[in-house]
Amino acid sequence: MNKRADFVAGLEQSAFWMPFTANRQFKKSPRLLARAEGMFYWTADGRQVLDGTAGLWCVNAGHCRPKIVEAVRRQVGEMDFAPTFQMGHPIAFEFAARLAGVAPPGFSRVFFTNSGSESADTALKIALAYHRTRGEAGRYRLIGRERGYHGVNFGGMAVGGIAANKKMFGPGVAGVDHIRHTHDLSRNSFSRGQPAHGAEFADELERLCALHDASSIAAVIVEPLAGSAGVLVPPAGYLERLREICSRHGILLIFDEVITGFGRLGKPFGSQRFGVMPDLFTSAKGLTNGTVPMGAVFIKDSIYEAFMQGPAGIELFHGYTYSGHPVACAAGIGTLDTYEEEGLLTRAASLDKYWEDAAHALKGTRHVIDIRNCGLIAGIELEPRPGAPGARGYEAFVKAFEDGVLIRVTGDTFALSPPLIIEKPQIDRLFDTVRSAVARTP
Ligand code: PXG
Repeated sequence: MNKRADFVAGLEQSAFWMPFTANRQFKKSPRLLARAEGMFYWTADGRQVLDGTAGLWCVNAGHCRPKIVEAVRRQVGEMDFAPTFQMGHPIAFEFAARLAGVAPPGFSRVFFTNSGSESADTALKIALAYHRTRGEAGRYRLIGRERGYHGVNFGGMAVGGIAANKKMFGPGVAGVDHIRHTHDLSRNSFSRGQPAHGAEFADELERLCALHDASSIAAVIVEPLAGSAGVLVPPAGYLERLREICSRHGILLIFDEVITGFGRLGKPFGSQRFGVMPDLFTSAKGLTNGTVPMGAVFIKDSIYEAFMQGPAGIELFHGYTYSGHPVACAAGIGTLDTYEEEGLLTRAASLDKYWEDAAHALKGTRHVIDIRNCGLIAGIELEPRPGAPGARGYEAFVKAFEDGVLIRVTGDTFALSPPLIIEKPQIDRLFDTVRSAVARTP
């Protein structure tokens, strides 16, 4: 056996417990990526694969971009690590300032984390502490949404709304409730961009305000566009209504922009695309183009100021050893340089129509019951095979991968979210491959 065959044979006993993966199934017939550049991966056996998922919604500038690679190389040789608790290093301040420069006006403060999950928990904790700092300690409830995904730590898991991610892990955080999701196939299937129906789903928040008393609610957290649970685009008017209800009741609105941040929807952030501003928002993934793990929470100036008026001493008892890690900051600065030089934070807007037409051309392909799109994201929902939900989606995903295209599948819904450098012929190839894979799947 050659070296690769040995490796694959050994995988069944591998020490690596893979995340969110059917380990036994995967290790029997692994899909291994070994190299990446621009729009492509190469598998361990040398096949080129078009990246239709930007890794996992991460590499918005494409893979192995020279400015980012160089910035990381330089920093790791110059100063590998330094603490940020009662100490500092210039590059963390520099990166925070650069981020404040691309954030919507009024969000000039940034708290660094190491992932989307940590960003969600950090945002929730800042919201709770903010109310307490202002003398409203009675605001302790956190409201999420069905089908929401805010990572896997206890806070994000609690406000998240994906049943499988919660059911094994006990009672979770007290004082959490959820509004319903916005998916409505009966009225909105095959909508282009924001669906016309469903703004009234936001009124569920009014119901929870009445039920729990609004003065007990600290924050509402939603993804502006829900990614993980199958690409749910917010209905027209929905986010506006959530904003209005939160403002009226003194509730903070948190947007989880882990996937919608950094150009995915044609504006730097999803809030700008939808014209609705939160009070705090999270990010990760595209923050460093996926190169080095990092997350960040963006905080409205007035919230930061409230903390700075408290008693002298540490204003927020929260932070991670790696908050503002120098190598991650270098990656982030290289990333912002690349985004800015290539206009990537708005490039999706110029491809939006082409992308939408290419996605919706799959209407009529067998099994396809819905197509959703916004910015450079598309969701393609298949009719589940009776008695075997997820099987059809998974089989079509494997076929597409064998045909040289990587997409993401959750249940029977594909999510497509390529690097923002994608060219039109690659968009055609992406959807043609998906169409053919689905059509050949029983
Ligand atoms: N919030 C949102 C909105 C996310 O999409 C997280 C938080 C958690 O980020 P970390 O960095 O802790 O994983 C995410 C992550 C998928 C998929 O299939 C999406 C994510 C992760 C894995 C798979 O769409 N998003």
